[in-house]
Amino acid sequence: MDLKKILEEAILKIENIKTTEELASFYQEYLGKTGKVTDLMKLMKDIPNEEKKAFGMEVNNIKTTLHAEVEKKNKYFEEKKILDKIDNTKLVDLTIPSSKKIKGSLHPITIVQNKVIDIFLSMGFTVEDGNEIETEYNNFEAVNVPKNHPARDMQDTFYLDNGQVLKTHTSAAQNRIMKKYGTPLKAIFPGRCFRNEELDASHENTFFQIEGMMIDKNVSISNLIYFMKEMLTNVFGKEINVRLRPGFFPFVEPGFELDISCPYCGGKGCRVCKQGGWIELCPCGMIHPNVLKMGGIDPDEYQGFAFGLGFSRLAMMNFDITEIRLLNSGNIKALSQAKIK
Ligand code: FA5
Repeated sequence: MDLKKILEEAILKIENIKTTEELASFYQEYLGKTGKVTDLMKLMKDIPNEEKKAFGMEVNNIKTTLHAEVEKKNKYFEEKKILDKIDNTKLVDLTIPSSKKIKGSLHPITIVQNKVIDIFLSMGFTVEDGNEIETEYNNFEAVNVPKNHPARDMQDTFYLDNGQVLKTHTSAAQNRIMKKYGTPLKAIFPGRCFRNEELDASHENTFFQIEGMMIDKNVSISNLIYFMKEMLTNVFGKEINVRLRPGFFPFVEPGFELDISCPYCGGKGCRVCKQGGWIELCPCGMIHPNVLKMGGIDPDEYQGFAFGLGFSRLAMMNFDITEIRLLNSGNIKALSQAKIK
């Protein structure tokens, strides 16, 4: 009997085993109670005495070798099972930095508008709405700009087929608000304005203004200066001085251009204020008696101030934006760089 051959065949078989089931049946075939190795042991009694020892040793060798091989294969299957499991699992590497979530934010115009609104609310003003599409009367005639008045050239706009216009300034709401509330009156009305403009870094065809109006007995230019100074100091978060220069607008008399001390250099002179120390910010004045009359208010009894703050430009100053067209661009990359001061 060729025991060596039996061992070689068994090892070859074990090497080709691919599953644990095959390994289990191999075990039964060779090492089980009725397996081939056990059968060899049973042959012992028929072996001549002088060969018994060598035969026994050889069969034992087969037995221990096959046990060791089965054990090795078993271990291989166990490790393979674990490795397959790892391969099929999506590994989570907790050390990888998480992807950055992009947070939305309010538009710079909205941020500044909310700021200005809060300040005026705290000073007892109400906030009113204006229309974007207005009658020609409200936009022009009611603020003392009759047909063919040269001031209309300064505010060319988009005329609709029905004769209405896209409002050129927030002053267009003055007449409606005076008629609605009468006196005394303290209101601001922010809104979008439209003009047929030559576009450049500081002129848009669509921009924002905030109009303010205070009407009562004994209202004077001092009240105007007080409220503007208070609002601007709060917007910029530092003491802002204002000065008035004469300016012409048909709906105010006297009319002014309000300048502010440069919030960047404190009035010393810099690139932003073109070394002058002052920045032109907001036209304003005492409401013209004709405008009060058209609003149903007696100018002999009441006076008022009005201002028209261009807050697209205020937002630009607040956020260091040097190109007005960015504001309407929807360019999130550029707008999100606007840092609130
Ligand atoms: C007026 O619109 C007047 N209604 C303001 C006013 C109200 C004066 C009450 C007196 C009393 P003006 O055309 O200057 O004025 O515009 C006011 C502000 O709006 C300007 O100072 C500027 O900041 C802004 N503005 C005007 N045109 C544009 C434009 N095309 N693009 C961006 N901002 C503009």
